Amino acid sequence: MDDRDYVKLKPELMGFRYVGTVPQEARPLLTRAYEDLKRSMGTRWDEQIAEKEICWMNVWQEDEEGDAMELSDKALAKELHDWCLKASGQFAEKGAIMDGYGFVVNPIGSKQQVWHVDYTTDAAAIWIPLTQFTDRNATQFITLPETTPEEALEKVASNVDDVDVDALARSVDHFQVHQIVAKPMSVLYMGRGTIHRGISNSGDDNRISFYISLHFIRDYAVYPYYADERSEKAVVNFND
Ligand SMILES: O=C(O)CCC(=O)C(=O)O
Ligand SMILES: [Fe+2]
Repeated sequence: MDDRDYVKLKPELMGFRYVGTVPQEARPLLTRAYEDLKRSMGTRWDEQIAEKEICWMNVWQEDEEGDAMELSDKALAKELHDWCLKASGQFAEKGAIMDGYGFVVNPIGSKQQVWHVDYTTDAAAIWIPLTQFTDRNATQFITLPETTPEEALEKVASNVDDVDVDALARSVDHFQVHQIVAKPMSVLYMGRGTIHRGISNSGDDNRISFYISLHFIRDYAVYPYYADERSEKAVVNFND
């Protein structure tokens, strides 16, 4: 990809797609990583759930300043890293650069998020439910018609942290809001620039998902808008 232009939003890339399931032999890797993390966090895990906020528990971040909590089992950590690299190649669009992975928890009784795009217009992600994704806990996302005016897309790009969907609705004849109900170990790919939000978990279980975050731009010097650390507040820092 040519980095001279930042990645403009493209309706055809947006949305979550079901792209397969985690092979049987790789499944214990994800569940063991989850158990390792939860054990290491101890009471902080329960405290975090009690906050009733969607929370990112990053295991690895490319950006060394990012908040990450390493797994205590180093062999497991290495195996997981290798698997995530492989899964990125297999399930994401060509050219995706893995920049992080870990868990996103949507606790029972959480608050709904605002519509947003993660970080920048070229953020994509692989989501792997560890607990059932249901209509009461799964991420909602928007797909836009291909005829969406450039101007409307640029307005979204200019403030990815808080997308004004009412303005968006005024600029197109229609758009769709979706969710994917999926079994644990399904692989869901969130295409670049997908407008989405976590919903209030009105189900009976804390929803646990594994994620691998991805991007495509190598040089953010070309990015015209301020890209901040939107979910920083909701990320647990192991060293706190
Ligand atoms: O947990 C979810 O369903 C979505 C979370 C999310 O999109 C976020 O925190 O950026
Ligand atoms: Fe998000």
